[in-house]
Amino acid sequence: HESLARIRRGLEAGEFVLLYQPKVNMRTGLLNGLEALIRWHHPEQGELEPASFLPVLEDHPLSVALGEWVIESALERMGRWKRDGFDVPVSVNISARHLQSPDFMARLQSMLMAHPELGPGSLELEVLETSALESMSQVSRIVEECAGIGVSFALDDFGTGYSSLAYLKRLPAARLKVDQLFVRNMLEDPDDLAILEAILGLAHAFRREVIAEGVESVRHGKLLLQLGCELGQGYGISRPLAGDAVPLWAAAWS
Ligand code: G
Ligand code: G
Ligand code: MN
Ligand code: NA
Repeated sequence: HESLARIRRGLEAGEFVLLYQPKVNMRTGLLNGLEALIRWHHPEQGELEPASFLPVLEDHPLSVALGEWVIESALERMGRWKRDGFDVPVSVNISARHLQSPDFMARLQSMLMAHPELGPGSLELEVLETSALESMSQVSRIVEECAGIGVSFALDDFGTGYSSLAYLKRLPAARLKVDQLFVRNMLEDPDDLAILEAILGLAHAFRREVIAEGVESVRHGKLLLQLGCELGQGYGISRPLAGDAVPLWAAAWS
């Protein structure tokens, strides 16, 4: 694992980049949005995945600085795309620590105000279901405040926490991202398929938009459509792409 000091230097030296993975409506074929995923272009170690540096940041203030870099980079990229006539919402992953930092709302608002070209609904925040559960009342207040400034939420890795009717009622998050664990094995494992069906039933009962992660093949997509899940993300649709490659991918896809 990399040290905190090395991560801080990497941030200052511009060694981090965002890749963007498409989310599509599998019924209509329309591009629904993009998820920003961080990578570290480490000069000595090559491209590092988040698992090799995000855990080091956990509960450290530097995770807020990195989180702000992610949001600002995604907004800047959206602004460039929009000037080129490519206007698609982007979701960024946000840590529980960052979400609950004292001046989160004010700082988010000022980042958005630096991009008046982007309309409301351009930015979505993905928060892990498990971390939302740990601080339910604070997170649900932030989710409501964000709705007021046009920023929506998704519960990430949904199904890995203690999904219950009671807490979904309290957490007005717009959409649910079904964890890829249940999606990836749905074709082979009847238990995972049963869990997936139950999650989709829960989402629909609460009239929540639901998106499946880990759509690794056309067969996954077809079965998901049969189960009433239209939105998907996964290697079977596209791997995460460099920002410059996204508009070309979208043109070829549609
Ligand atoms: O892209 P990849 O599969 O390597 O991502 C692994 C994990 O890292 C995922 O759970 C993802 O949510 C998380 N992750 C990716 N990018 C970011 C980011 O910019 N911020 C945070 N907090 N997590 C991220
Ligand atoms: O934030 P989240 O935990 O959803 O992170 C998504 C991660 O899953 C990304 O790092 C991305 O690289 C990875 N991923 C996206 N699609 C697929 C897929 O179809 N299969 C697998 N195994 N991983 C995927
Ligand atoms: Mn995510
Ligand atoms: Na996820």
